Amino acid sequence: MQTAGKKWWQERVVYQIYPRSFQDSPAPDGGPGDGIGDIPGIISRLDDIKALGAGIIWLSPVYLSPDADNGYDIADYRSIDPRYGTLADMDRLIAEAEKRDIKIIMDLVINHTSDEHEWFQKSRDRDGGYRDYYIWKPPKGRGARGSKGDLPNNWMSFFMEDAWTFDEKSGEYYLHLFHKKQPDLNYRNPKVIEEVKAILRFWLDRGIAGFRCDVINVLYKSSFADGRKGPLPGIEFYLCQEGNHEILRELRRDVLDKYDCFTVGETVMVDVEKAKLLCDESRKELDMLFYFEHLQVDRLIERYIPKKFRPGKLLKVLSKWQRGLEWNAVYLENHDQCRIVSHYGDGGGAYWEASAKLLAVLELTMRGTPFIYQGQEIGMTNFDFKGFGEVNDVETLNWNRLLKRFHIPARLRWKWLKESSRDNARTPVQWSAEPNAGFTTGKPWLGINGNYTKINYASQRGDDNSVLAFYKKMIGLRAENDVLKYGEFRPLGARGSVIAWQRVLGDEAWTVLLNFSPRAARAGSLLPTCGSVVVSNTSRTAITETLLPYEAVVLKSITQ
Ligand code: TEU
Repeated sequence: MQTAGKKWWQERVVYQIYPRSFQDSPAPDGGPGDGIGDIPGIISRLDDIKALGAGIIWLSPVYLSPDADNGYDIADYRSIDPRYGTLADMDRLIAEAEKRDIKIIMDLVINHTSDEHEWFQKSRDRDGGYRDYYIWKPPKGRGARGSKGDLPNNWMSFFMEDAWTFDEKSGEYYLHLFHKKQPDLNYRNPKVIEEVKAILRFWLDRGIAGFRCDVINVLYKSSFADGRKGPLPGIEFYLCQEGNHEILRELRRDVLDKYDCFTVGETVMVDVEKAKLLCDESRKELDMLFYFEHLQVDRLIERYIPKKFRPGKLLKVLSKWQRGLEWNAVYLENHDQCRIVSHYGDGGGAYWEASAKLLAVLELTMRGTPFIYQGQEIGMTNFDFKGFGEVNDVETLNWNRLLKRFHIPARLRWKWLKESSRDNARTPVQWSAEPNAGFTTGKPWLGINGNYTKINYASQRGDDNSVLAFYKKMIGLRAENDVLKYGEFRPLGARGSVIAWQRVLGDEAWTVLLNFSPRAARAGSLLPTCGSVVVSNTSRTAITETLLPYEAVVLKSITQ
């Protein structure tokens, strides 16, 4: 069932900011910046975000963090990391955004904290009152410390390492489904849930309009037995457990429902059935969620090992989710994914611009709340890094080690990882053709793509034909046409490189046709019999049977 909602978070478009790569501000004494984006930098860009047409900002973590996983390891949920600014800066950001009618949601990372969080430090002491905030298990004693025989069970982390690390001080292992500096909280302990509620209130009371909830479907561990053999042994004991659903309902009932806010959950390994249990409106858990399947239609294993891209497969996956969920979180990029124009478009080729615009059409004609990732609106491409020396991301480096263990040759490892590394999305935003792309006056924390002199915000801002102008147009069109927001999604099918769907509301039907190919292609039976062109990434005013390379066109017709 697709319900028509008209809630503010369904009407608006979200813009995701990955703060460290967004905009660095000069040092307080006017000297060079520290090369890391910050909150004052974000404030200086609010007018640009407004001009794009976004009405919500999702801010990736800005909390105090030792940075083992770029801020997704939080050492204090109530303070801002000094690199990003102060709590006063955060309050100013909220106020300045509000002046422009922009709401802000924050990242809520509650599956784990940093090992440097006070709770974890106290938890290492068996009698410190915090022991059961985390998951501690004794060694099995069959082998040396850290060896398989000594670990409490056979679980693996999402970062492809053992999920247990031994703590000398307390003589036991702790569980971490991610990095060893990200110990998992123990959600069987009601005190932990109360702590989370207090954190939610803290930010909601400051004017935050909701949360993007990190890995929100693995909170509750129902058993600590050995898991079935497979890529992630143990996942059957922590993926979407009933205890997890209960926690989400409790947070909603006791806190979130008392504010005008929304949540978008980031979920791992969900299918439509599991997703519905997390975000169907009647369940009162999440308002919408992110899944990964549509970004992996050309991936054999996880995001890393590639296979051929088939547009028809993409449409199939998109249709399944579009029709399966009441409301979707629609996204093509985030800080964990490669750049979409380098993925499903022609990032490094002659059709960079056409394909970036085609992808804008794809995203903004889907049903759901669109999330645009910083730089996507100017068609930023994958990092042009030359070797592992330039890689910062812990996940990429771990996968490299893993693939090496499986004797995958270095050349192939680099080929795969360079296309899929999370760092592709994390290079600084290319604001201008000035040194360091106008991102910083210091030394940027991660390399800047050499193509910044060609692809940058300043040059696109004044150009009516730019990718940026096209995004603005698409966002405006969505704002003005309920059919794009709430219309029913009907797939029309695929024909080679061309895919098509319709959005239907009342007597209006909008048909979307996309050609995912550097060659012209015939739309054939996918062409509607009538309709006027409302969107085109070429200068087309009437439809013909042949679509140009990476052409995107939207036709509007009135049904009788
Ligand atoms: O990512 C969750 C997650 O499941 C990742 O493993 C993700 O699937 C992977 O990076 C894609 O390759 C979230 C955050 O978005 C990510 O940045 C964090 O590293 C992770 O949680 C741990 O907090």
